[in-house]
Amino acid sequence: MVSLKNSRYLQALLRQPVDRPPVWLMRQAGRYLPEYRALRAQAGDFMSLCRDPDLACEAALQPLRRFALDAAIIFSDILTIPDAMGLGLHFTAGAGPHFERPLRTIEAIRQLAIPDPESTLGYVMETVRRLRRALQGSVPVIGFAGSPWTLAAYMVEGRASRTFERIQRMLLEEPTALHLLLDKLADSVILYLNAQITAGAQAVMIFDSWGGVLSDQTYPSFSLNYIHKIVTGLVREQAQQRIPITLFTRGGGAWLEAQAAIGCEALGLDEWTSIAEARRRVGARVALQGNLSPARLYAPREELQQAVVQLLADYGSGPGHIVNLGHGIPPDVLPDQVQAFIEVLQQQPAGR
Ligand code: 1CP
Repeated sequence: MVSLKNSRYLQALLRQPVDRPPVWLMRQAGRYLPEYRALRAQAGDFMSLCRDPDLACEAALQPLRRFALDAAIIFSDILTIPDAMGLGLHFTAGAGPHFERPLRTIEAIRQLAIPDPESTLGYVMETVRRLRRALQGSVPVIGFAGSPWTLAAYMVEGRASRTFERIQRMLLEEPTALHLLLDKLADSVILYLNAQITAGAQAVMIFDSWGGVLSDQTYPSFSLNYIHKIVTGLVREQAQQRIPITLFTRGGGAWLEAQAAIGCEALGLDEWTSIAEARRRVGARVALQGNLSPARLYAPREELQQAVVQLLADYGSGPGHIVNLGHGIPPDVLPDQVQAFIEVLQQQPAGR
């Protein structure tokens, strides 16, 4: 049995009582930290940083040195899988990710091989192992992957998009090709997350960042269905500990009941979903993570802290709340603002 000095995060995921709600922040490692920008400059570019387990481990530790966070997330990206599938991933400053060989035909989809995680993605597992060693049981390590739909969106578009024209057309015109791609991605994510769990990830999170661009008719079959397949295929216990799964569908507040029924322990909420309402709808079945608007981090200190107090009040008493933002920390937020956010949790009276 692995004993953690701070197991608030894992306990809250299992809806067990905790002294105060745990907190971690999406994109807690990243560009808003000057020491991260220095590390990326040292690595040369973002993917070189991800591929160097020493530097990636350091990037994951940086926010923990500054703030009283209750979990570490491995430093990597959701796009490592399409990269390992041979699409040729590049990150250009300011423009985000871009693939040299986007997927445009059913033949290309048929030819895609499912990556063997220990060989093509071995650097990620090495980062997990080093991070576990460096943390020495202080806080748990979160592993992660993108959802099949979100990965497919980048692979078909070839870059970041806000309109997703190509994949939306593929969904209508070539649904069989898209289902083949989604199924291969689900199998890839199962192998990848299970390898992260074997390497030492103590919880995993599935980022369905673009699930919200689907409709009420298409979300179940094109996104949730494949996330369900992943949840069913994951190793759920390691070293006598439950491995909790968090599902975050950004823009998915309309489908919380369906998300809560696939067997994950927690749902991540975006800032458009009321946490009080989410708790009424699904709080008896899953823990809830979120959901302060990232834009609140620009507010004056007092106002920001009041917003965190309000978030805690909106969730209400009782276990099962993991405090977080509704999406990642914007790159231009001042680290002091993040500190102000986290201080509120430390001031909470014990025994909620
Ligand atoms: O310039 C840089 O240094 C790169 C910025 C950056 C960072 C710090 C990218 C490029 N990815 C990451 C790390 C990252 N990405 C982490 C670990 C860090 C942490 O959380 O502490 C995680 C969990 C991700 C996950 C990720 N990547 C998601 C899902 C979460 C979300 O934000 O919705 C997505 C959609 C990506 C794709 C991606 N990678 C990077 C960017 C800028 C993007 C988004 C592109 C877009 O706008 O569509």
